[in-house]
Amino acid sequence: MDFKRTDFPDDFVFGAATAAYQIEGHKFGGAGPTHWDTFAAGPGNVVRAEDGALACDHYHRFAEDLDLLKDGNFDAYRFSTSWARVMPDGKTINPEGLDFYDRLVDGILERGLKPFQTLYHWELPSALADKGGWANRDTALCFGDFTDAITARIGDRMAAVATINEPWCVAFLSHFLGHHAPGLRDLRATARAMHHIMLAHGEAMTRLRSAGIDNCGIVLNFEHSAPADSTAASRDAANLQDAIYNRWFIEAVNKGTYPAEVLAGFGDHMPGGWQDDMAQISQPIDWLGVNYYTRHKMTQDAGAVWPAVRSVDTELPTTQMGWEIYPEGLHHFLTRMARDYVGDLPLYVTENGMAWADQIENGVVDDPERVQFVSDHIMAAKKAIDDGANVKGFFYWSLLDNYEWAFGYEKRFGIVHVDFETLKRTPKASYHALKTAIAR
Ligand code: PNW
Repeated sequence: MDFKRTDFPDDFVFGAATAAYQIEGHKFGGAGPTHWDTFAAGPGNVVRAEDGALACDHYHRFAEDLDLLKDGNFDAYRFSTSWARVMPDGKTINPEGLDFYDRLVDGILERGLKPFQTLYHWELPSALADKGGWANRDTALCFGDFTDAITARIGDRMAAVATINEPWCVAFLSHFLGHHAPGLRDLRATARAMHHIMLAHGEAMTRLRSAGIDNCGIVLNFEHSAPADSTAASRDAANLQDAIYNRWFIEAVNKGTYPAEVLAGFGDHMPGGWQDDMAQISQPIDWLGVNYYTRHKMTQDAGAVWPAVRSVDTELPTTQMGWEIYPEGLHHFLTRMARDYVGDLPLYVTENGMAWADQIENGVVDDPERVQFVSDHIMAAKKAIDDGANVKGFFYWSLLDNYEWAFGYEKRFGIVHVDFETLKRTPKASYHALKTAIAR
């Protein structure tokens, strides 16, 4: 690594991140069915139709995983609490689910780690999906009840709480592009989900505040959008992509408005009276989570339906996901958030990492590409701090190789290798490199 701990402020937090459905093993502990189970079982949706039933069996092995964080010199752990585990039908509490998170949080605190909770990282209970999921306004209100239930049990022990992970993925990727559950390609459902997921954020904020919880925020994913060439058409395509992917969410939270060009595209598909929700959606947050992975170069997709944009192939090196490696994009978003939106509000890089086709040989995983990737991105965060952004932490995605959604177990993001036959954990070279760099 090209940085050391002392290059960062003393209170800067180094962590690693996971999400419930991707690691826990959903078949354990009385969790209810989710729209990801349905989606994974559908033809052609997920590589080998894999699901999160077993995943990394973190449900039983969490102590070992928390030891890896502690032994790796991490300060914090970002995890999510599964709605379908806590409320299998979306409404009724499963005491076993609450007990699990109680044990997990005890384990985090016993090891001196700071717990960073995410309330929603994508496993919507099937009972709610069957009633329209995020296209249905009621889902946002039910999410408030889930927030109350889990917060009553663990809320007072959190270092930080995020409401929603990556609303763009929840809404646009899942309802317009069809790549994630529920796998729709429907503009009307998209417009509704784009609003209702932000309403769910607002509703959760209201509930967290009335429970007296501070240090609450939201985790947004940002993708750098650049024009593919110097034509006006490509510039417009890049701007529209930026508005849909990046500005919709931060402007809702920070300004209480949505970008006009995206509203124009949604037209009368927006749910009636959405304007009345914007005050709740834009109530103050305490921190902003920035997830950043890649850049896309955009151009116009002539003849296609709105938004009629598409990305072109990159000449730069890519990861196992085919995502361009572009660390400058992280600096771009951290400084842009500070300058154009949140000012001095604390920013956390809540996810950044790379998938790579790692090989395990004689119990060793050598991943110099990942070491370089992490180093370059942490240096980009450091440069953003030097340029005035109030960046307070960096979480690597992910602690473990895990269920990579539509890609099943094929894509490996972990700094710890998982053998999905034996479930054995093996720290990779990148884990050891980070451990050395962030030692106190
Ligand atoms: C994020 N895209 O997902 C999620 O927060 C994680 O659960 C996930 O494992 C990680 O990044 C790696 O994919 C994304 O298509 C999924 O632009 C897809 C996209 C972006 C983020």
